[in-house]
Amino acid sequence: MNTQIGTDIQQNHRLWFNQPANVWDEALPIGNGILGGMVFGHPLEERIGLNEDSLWYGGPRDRNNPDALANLSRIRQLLEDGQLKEAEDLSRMALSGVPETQRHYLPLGDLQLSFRHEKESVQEYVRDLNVLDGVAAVIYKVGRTGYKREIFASFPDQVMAIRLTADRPGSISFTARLKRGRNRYMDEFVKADDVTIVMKGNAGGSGGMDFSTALRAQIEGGRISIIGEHLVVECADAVTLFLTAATTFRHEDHVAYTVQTAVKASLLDYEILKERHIQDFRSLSERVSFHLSTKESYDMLPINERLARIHEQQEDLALISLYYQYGRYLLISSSRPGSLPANLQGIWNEHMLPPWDSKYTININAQMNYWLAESGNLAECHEPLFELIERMREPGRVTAKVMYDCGGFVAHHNTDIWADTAPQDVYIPASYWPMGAAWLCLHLWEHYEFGMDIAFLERVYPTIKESATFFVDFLSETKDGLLVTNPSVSPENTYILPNGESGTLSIGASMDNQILHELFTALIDAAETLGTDKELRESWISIRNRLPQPTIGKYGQIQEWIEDYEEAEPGHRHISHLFALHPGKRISVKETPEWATAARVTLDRRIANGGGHTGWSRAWIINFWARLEDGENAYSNIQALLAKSTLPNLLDNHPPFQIDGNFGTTAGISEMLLQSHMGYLHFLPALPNAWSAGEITGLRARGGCEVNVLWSDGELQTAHIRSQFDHVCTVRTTCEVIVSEGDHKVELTKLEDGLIQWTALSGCEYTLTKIS
Ligand code: FUC
Repeated sequence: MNTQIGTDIQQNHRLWFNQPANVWDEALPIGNGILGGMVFGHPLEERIGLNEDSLWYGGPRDRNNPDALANLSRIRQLLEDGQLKEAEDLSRMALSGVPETQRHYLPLGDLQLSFRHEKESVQEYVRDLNVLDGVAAVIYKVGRTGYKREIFASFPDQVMAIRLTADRPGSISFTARLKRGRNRYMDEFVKADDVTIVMKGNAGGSGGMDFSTALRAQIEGGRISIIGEHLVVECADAVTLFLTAATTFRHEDHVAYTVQTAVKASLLDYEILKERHIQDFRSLSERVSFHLSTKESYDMLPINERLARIHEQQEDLALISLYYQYGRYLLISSSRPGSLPANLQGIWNEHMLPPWDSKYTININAQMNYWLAESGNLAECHEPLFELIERMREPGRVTAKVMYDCGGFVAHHNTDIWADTAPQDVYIPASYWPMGAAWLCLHLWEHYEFGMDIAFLERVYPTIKESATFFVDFLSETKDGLLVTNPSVSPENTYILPNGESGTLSIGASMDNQILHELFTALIDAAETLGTDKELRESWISIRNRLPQPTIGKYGQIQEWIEDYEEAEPGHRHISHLFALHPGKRISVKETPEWATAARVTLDRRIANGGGHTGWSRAWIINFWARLEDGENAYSNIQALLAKSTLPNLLDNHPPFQIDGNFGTTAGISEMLLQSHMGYLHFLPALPNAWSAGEITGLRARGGCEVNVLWSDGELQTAHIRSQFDHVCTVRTTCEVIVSEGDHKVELTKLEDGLIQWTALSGCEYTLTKIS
């Protein structure tokens, strides 16, 4: 790598403020998948907002509506007869979960540190977050004394560490408390030993989790005591606080676990604890580096001021790469093997009754959280999602049987910590949509496509198959012999019938057909790869052939429903009928140009009517434009996302804060620079003019490859491809290239349409160079 670029990359990994956070949306997130913290950084009154990923209200329940099946055929008939209102009224009663809603995620509480600083004013204040190291810091001066706090959540040691230092001995005096909902939600305070306090509580609801949070202090110099609920530190030179938390979801004896884990961490020298954390964090964060060449650098500005510049339509290319790395940072911090998947707020939720329960909305949002995992070289961070999908099988089987008398497993548009699969809410535009598990299962196949791990495919094949099995039973036949979902919706848009009646419940919505096409394709390919279920494969192929095809409607758009209905909200945030463009693979500029043109019309219409008004919707739009190979539109939507849907701490704003826009945009940036979903590597498919020179290293592509791309003057200069397996590597190029491996020039086969091919061997690195 060019050393100039290398230095720039190292400098551009920090977001910083020159003031403490007043609200959650300005605080800086840290996390290890299980423990999350939001660092406010006030010099006198520090607040670290705390979360533990398994702290949810209530236990598991069977919410399947016992009256669903008895009314199902009537609902279907009403829909077929066009009696929409009657069908919807009956669905509200017969299909909704009983009770209506799944469980919600809860905050763990706050760590409050009250400092006894001299009265002089605070100066030289900086609060920052290093997204490569996963360490937040607060630095300031009071009088002549310089203070520093370092905060991180360690994955290897399962502890949050807060290190307080000062440049003059004996200067650190503060009290520490654990609080929850102004302490109305703390059940018991325990003094575990002379330096450790524990907050115990119960999450509530029947079967609700018990939990504990332990805080242990280790001082260097000075005195420590516990008075009431307070840990009191006086005149110390330095202090390390160790915070741990657990619930009965993972630890029956959670108090013993939290105290022992804090004690264990405190036996390590702080520098060693920090080094172990940084090494672990960097082993993931540094896999990808991303740099866009620019003459102007704005990293001397605090992040809120950089965002303000974007709001004024200014450019800040280094902010794009920082935002990209921040997306990867957030996934590393909220989704690690052994944790739950990242929910709507990652793990960082402040509210006792959070927006949309801070759970898993699986008609787009949870999936979007994981779009960056494979391409962004964080495949192991995808694992918590796989575990949740696998846990959904059992409840999903019951839902399939009780509601629809079908085999296989099914889930609707939400799930929670207990992998609940019964419908959520009494909300026709979303609730009665049986496609959630089917879409999620495509993540299992995608993980295989990137990593080519046969053992993983063997593990997940039964899950993919069981999801498809549900539809083998569930799909109904139309007069024309097509197989369709009934009832369902096109999340979450409303259509207008020619008689003026409007509704959302529908038969064979386009998104359903597109998801099913991908699901059956994945299943057929998986069965073939594993050499299994030969006879069933034939029947799956014939089901796939009978699914309705994407259709072009009267505006030249991809039709959202099986009929070319008028949309009640043409600017709706969901753009479900472009699933086949992204994350699906069926619509492409090269293979299906008419559909691609219709997809473009669909997007233009959505945007012209106010679409993209939520962060996640804008993020999906970025991915769509990338797949349409339109860099200018992709980039202008990134700018719009930064200007309109990004909070001061760079977290995505629905509004309110919802993390999917961060993850979705990060995935979209990868997609602009490298695509591999069409069976070949496509470098720089959607490069905007403003990104005329740059480099990205360590991206992953399907087929077990890692790829570096270097470009200038808007054109590829070199690419490096490291192969993990022997395979035929196919590349799409628009210029003349040579490919070499070490000193050897590689023999290329030229296919039509600018595709070149060679046999790549495992462990070899191939360099593709443009011939000028
Ligand atoms: C879907 C979206 C909303 C929101 C919610 C969590 O229902 O339509 O915009 O993102 O999920």
